[in-house]
Amino acid sequence: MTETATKTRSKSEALYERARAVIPGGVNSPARAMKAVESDPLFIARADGAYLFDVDGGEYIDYVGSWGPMILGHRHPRVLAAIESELRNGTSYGAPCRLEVEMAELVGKLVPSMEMVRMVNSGTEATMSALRLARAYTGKKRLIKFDGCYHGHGDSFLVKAGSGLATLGISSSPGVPEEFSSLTVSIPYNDVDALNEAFEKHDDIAAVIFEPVVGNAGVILPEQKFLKALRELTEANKALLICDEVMTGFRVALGGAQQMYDIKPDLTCLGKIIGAGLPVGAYGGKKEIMERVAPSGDVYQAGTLSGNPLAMAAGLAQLQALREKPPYEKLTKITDKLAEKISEAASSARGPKVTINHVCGMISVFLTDEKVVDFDSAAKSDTTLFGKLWRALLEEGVYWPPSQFEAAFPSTMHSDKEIDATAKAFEAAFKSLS
Ligand code: HOZ
Repeated sequence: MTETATKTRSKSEALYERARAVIPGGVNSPARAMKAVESDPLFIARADGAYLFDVDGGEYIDYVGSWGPMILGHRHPRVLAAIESELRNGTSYGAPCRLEVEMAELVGKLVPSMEMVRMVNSGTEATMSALRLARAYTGKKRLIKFDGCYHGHGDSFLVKAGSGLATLGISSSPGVPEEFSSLTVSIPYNDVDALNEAFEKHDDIAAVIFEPVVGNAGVILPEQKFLKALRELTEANKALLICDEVMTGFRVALGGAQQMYDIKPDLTCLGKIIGAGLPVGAYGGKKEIMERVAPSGDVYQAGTLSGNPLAMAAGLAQLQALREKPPYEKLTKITDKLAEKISEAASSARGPKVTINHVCGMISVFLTDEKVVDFDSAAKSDTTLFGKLWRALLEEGVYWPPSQFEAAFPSTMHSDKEIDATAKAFEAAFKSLS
């Protein structure tokens, strides 16, 4: 246990009680409610580098990292300085500003498939807008997605969805009209035959949306033949390929997973990462397609806070830091080492069988000995045991994502010290399970 980790949670408990009276479930996003791990949320007072500090004075090595944006750790000096300096000019104008142009130019340089970019305020907004555009551009209606992938909470995506839904053991939501979900076909990830069949069965497919590395069912890596089929079949059937890089963009490589795996999507969705933790999203792609977006085109999509100067300043600062000194070799080594040490901890503690999937900056420890290649194999994990493991890790000072169906996000601030402490915590937690 880290020296300052504490089991006293009275202040968090008191805040949670107040929160439940005025916020549904006491949280503003179900993923942080800790229900699946039979715990209550910690209320966070501050964060620094690789650490979170709760309101009771507890200190935790953080692997949530605001669900992805904290590639360089919390409170990166450049990001803080950019926000502080921009803040003096104002907070929102409802009119264009220079930083939006710089952001679109930089995103286009780093992710060349994004010839034109529209800023929005979240990943959910990005995917909903990209889907509307794909439908308008192709003149078709149907969407293909993959089981366990999550593309935000837009109606069309809540079919066999991962992330918070998989965590709660549901796959859709009341309130989504059947007419909407009937236009979404969800098939297993990495399954080329299912993809072929879906295209054979439906001649009205507007788009295929996919996570190039799944994070929302835990980490699942794409097979090359699957990625090849995605591009070939969408092209052959005049459907658009939408790459959801909300979690992978600028994290697994400077040019995202599309650079890493040489994917050429028509549209790309980005999220929280381009705001370095401030609320942002973006979608972009081929000029010919993006020019259909209003006001240059007829596809309507808008947002008062889109391109907000503070969010642009923060995001640009992080992207510039990543570009000037790419941390990807280092982050890959950190993630590899973490995977190796957790695997060793499981063996030396004679703990449960684990399957560890990982890529630069993303990792999942599945409590199953089977290979995890899609949602069905991820779902073979022992989720009750995962809850116990999670609670034991928290007692040891490690804040791991509170779901078997989410990715953990190490940052460049996770040095040997934090990795060794995490490995020790896993060993103790695994031992406590047997
Ligand atoms: N699956 C989300 C990350 N992409 C978790 C965050 C949330 O929904 O609050």
